Amino acid sequence: MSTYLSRLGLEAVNPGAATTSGFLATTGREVPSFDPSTGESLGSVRLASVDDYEKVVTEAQRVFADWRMLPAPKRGEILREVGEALRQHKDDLGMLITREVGKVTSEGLGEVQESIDMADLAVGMSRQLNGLTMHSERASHRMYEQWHPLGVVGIITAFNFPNAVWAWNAMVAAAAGNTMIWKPSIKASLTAIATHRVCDAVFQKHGWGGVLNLIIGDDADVGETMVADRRIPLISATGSTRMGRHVNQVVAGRLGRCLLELGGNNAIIVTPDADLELALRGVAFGAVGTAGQRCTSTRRLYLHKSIAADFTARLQKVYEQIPIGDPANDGVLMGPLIDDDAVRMYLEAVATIREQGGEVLTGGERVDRPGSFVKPTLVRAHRDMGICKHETFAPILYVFEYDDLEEAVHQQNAVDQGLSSAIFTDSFRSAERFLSHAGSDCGIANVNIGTSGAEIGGAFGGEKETGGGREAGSDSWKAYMRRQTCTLNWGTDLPLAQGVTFDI
Ligand code: UN1
Repeated sequence: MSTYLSRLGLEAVNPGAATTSGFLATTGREVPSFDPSTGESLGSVRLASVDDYEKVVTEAQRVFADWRMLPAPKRGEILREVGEALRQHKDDLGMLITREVGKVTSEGLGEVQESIDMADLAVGMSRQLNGLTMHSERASHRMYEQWHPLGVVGIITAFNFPNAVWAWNAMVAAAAGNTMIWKPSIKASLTAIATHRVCDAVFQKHGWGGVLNLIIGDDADVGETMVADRRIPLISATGSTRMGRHVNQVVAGRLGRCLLELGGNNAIIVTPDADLELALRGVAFGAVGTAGQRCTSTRRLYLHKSIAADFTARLQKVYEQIPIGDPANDGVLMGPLIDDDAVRMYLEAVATIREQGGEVLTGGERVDRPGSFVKPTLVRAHRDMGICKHETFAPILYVFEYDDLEEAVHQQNAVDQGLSSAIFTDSFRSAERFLSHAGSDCGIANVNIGTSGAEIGGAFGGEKETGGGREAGSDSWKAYMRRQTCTLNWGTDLPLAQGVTFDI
């Protein structure tokens, strides 16, 4: 076994559940995790059962009763040490992400950095879970609101950010005084086990095992049980719109809360006065980075007709020279897709593109080498192509031409998803038009920056079928807490609000 795997405590077969005193002896089926660059197994996970889930949720609830009473800044001190532990294991975790989900080295490391940033942010947050005070209309009364933790938070994450998306949720949920259960994608189970182990060791050291909990099991039993569980007041789910719609319906049925970060169909608009060199780099990273497997990946490009031909030709050249290969190798910019299922979906999308009249300018095929590699694909598209309205989780970019900005913004918004968007322009008016109430309808709107690679300080998420949730920075912590409005009377009368009288 490679040294980075053993340094992260991974075995050939690893248990898929952990709670108060560490990992449980799970007995479910064994599922290997493959390196998508080679198809070789990196190790396995033994899945958790519904019985294991029951043990985990019972512990998470029990520990919550105490954890919520620890002052938030003291919780923050533990998170500061979690940030340190992530720093110490950054290289190994980054390498594991590179091997297990195929991210190039700098993106694997960048993902761990995103988790470290979240830990640092949550330390500060632990001193700023602030409520407002209001002026009461009644004499000798005081009104204020305060924020309490919710309880056990369920965190469902996708394969593509197997470390950072958990951290967005976990660092904030823990600072807020919640305990949690993480159900990661089985496709990235080893990264989840290693991440849990690194961070949980800090909690264990301080006697707080059971704040972070892990369950890796099948969606059909463990997943459904967790989503339907009334003991889980909040389910935070990241993944496809199909998954999120189902989770939302089940959780709404029990009047629980959801925080959803689902599919994107992100566009970049390039105006005639844009810095085209900047735009070229922004589009290439957005569309080809992470092999197009970010929820923020750029999927549509709107070029003003005066620059369209030249820009498309330059982009095509970039596409044809993208170094594809082992994501751990220096200089490689694009690794594999997550697995052969993803390759199949990519190839099906390419066939549909052709059927619908799209012109594949470059790419559209598998790379001739072992592993799940495909070519980054550039398509000259037209508006009636239904496929452009769907999120294909692969490096496929649809290029459109536009006449005026109004029309481009309209086209950009004319999809069901609403996550990220960007404009490249040197025109103040165009930028402000894009950012106005009548501009982008997405949760993220950037100027002279691509659609992906958001910093954690802002609130992250999107509208429409992206699910409406906001995670990470700003005031996203509020989603992990319950608000309580308190009115205190320190007088000797009992005046009623709105002038109502009730004299007995
Ligand atoms: C995702 O793809 O689910 O903004 C998250 C970005 C990253 C997060 C992506 N910070 O691209």
